[in-house]
Amino acid sequence: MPTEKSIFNPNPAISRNAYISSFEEYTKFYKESLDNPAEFWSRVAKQFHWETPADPSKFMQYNFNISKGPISIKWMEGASTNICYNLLDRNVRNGLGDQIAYYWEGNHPDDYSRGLTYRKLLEEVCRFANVLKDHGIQKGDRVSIYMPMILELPIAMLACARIGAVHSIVFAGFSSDSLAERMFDCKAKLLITADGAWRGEKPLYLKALCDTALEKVEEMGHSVEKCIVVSHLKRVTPCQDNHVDQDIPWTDDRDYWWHEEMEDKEPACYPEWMDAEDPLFMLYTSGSTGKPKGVLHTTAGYLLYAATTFKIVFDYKPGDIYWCTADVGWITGHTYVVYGPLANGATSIIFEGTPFFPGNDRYWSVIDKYKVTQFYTAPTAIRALMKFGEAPVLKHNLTGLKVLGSVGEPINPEAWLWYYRYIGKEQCSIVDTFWQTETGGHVITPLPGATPMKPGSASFPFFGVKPTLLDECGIEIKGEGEGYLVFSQPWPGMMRTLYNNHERFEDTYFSKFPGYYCTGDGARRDADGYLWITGRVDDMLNVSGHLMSTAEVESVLTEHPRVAESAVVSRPHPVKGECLYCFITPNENETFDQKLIADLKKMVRERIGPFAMPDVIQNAPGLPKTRSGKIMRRVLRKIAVNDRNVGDTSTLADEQIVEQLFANRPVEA
Ligand code: 6R9
Repeated sequence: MPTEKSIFNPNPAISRNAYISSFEEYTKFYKESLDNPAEFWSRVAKQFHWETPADPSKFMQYNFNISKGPISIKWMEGASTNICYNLLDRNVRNGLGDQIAYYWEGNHPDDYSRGLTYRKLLEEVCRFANVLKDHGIQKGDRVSIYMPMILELPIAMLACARIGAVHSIVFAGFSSDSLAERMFDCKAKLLITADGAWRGEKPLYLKALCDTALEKVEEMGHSVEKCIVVSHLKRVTPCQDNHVDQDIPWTDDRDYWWHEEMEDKEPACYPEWMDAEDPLFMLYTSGSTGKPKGVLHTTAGYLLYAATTFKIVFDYKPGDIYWCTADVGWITGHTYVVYGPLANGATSIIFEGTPFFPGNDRYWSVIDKYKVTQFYTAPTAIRALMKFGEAPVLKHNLTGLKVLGSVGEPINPEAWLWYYRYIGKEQCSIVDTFWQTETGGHVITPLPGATPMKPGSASFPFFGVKPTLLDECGIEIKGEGEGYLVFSQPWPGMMRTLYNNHERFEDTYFSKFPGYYCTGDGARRDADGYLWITGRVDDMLNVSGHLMSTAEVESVLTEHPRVAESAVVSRPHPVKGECLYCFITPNENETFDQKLIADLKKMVRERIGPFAMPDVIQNAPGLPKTRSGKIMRRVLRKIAVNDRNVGDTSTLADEQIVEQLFANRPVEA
């Protein structure tokens, strides 16, 4: 039996046909990508259409050193193209018109299933681009999208890209407050949503949430003029139809049904030629100081990088069927459900449901049904499914699988081995892909035909990526060791700025270590040169792959009138990876009771979203603070796991408080 210490060589059958078929080949290309980035990426660019070709001397321009001037990152400046044209028209012209771009698999296995060819997708995108134009949307306008996993979602995104509008997708699990905050920040002109979505047994009424959010934005002083709504709940399946009894709230002259708008639209729309560095989309990610950051990606570099990482990391070949389970509302869905696969003319699956409905074998049954060859999911899902053992897996034929991906958080070796053995039958390569909303695509990852795998290690950098480990003083750690994971030069797909806030971009990512992009993650390099991501070094949490900051949760908790102060830390969780453990100091003369706990949980759920629900809320008559007033979170993390080894507490203003907090731990914790 293999153990977590073993090294797993790629299956020779995979290596034989892979784009990158040995570690030597990887090393050779990697070296080339760093020695001559312009030449390396201009070879990649050749497969795409450029309305204005790139000037080779302007292929990559950047400044990573804040002391030398503003941070700037530019790829192919002056070239022009349209990403939607490259994803759709180009593929149709190359003979892929009749190939399926997406299969849609609904929440319920009896839902009608749908397939969309590249030709049909292009037509639908053009029609919706014409809808947007008729509603006054122009190049550079921001369009917010709050949608379930339905085919209209990529259609809406690509229609924006076609006319040069900047999409800003908000994951449909976010609360109306979070949606309002994001629409306000980007001053969205239009919102695209659906009446609702199916989640297991029950419908979620998204339009009602949108209405609350639209009112809030109005109160904040900005008006989102239009809202386009897909009628989804009623169309899916007869067996669930009778559950849809709620009327969809409606405001005339602001709200429009998608199908009515599409009716008379032309299935053709001339693409807007965009400069390589024109914005493509923005996507909010949590910041360690509370307010979410609008990460901005641009056109040409993102296209090159999404396309290349998808092709090489999943070793996608014509005829393969690829499935990424991530919601399009996260970066993984942007790059690896939409842009990367379509740039390669791939066939993929969009799945609305959950891994547990109607049974715990749903993922395996979908893999079997479509004969999936590449499957990409998150460690939290793997851990949740492992609990049901092998029986649900054995009901299905998974032998078509070739590459298994993991993303979102470190994968523990136990989950890795289960994935490898029971899903991959020891025949598949596992790609543990480390990356971020900010990086646009995979930056540290094994390649399926080339990299000997170590369970739990994201292994080696992708082409063009130059990782460095730094100690606290900014000194490079060469060879074995652990430190801050930073990058010393740009790759095409990295973010360019934070929307409307370049200063925060420079502060957050480039000020700690001048000359480097700072990921905010720690990493260790072992004796063989493998990189192991050790997790966030800032006050961020990763709950089931959802990144959030302790500050944003604390700010919700302290809004409660009975709460004086709060501190949130992360605690390891067997399935979610991490969970929230909250310390609450009630106001003078207030008591801490079950009602307060229930109120606080409800607030977090409503304000941020269900995925941010705290697991534990503990009474804290005081918090462990240093004399300068900084909360010592490492002490709270120890209390959360009931580990008395708290280390040095001599700098605390009141050392007694630590003992008191241990005594106050709730029984269920
Ligand atoms: C793609 C995505 C980014 C943060 C990142 C890191 C964690 C993601 C990981 C991983 C270890 C992996 N992370 N993949 N940690 N191994 N393979 O998840 O983007 O939502 O922005 O989160 O997720 O901490 O900094 P995003």
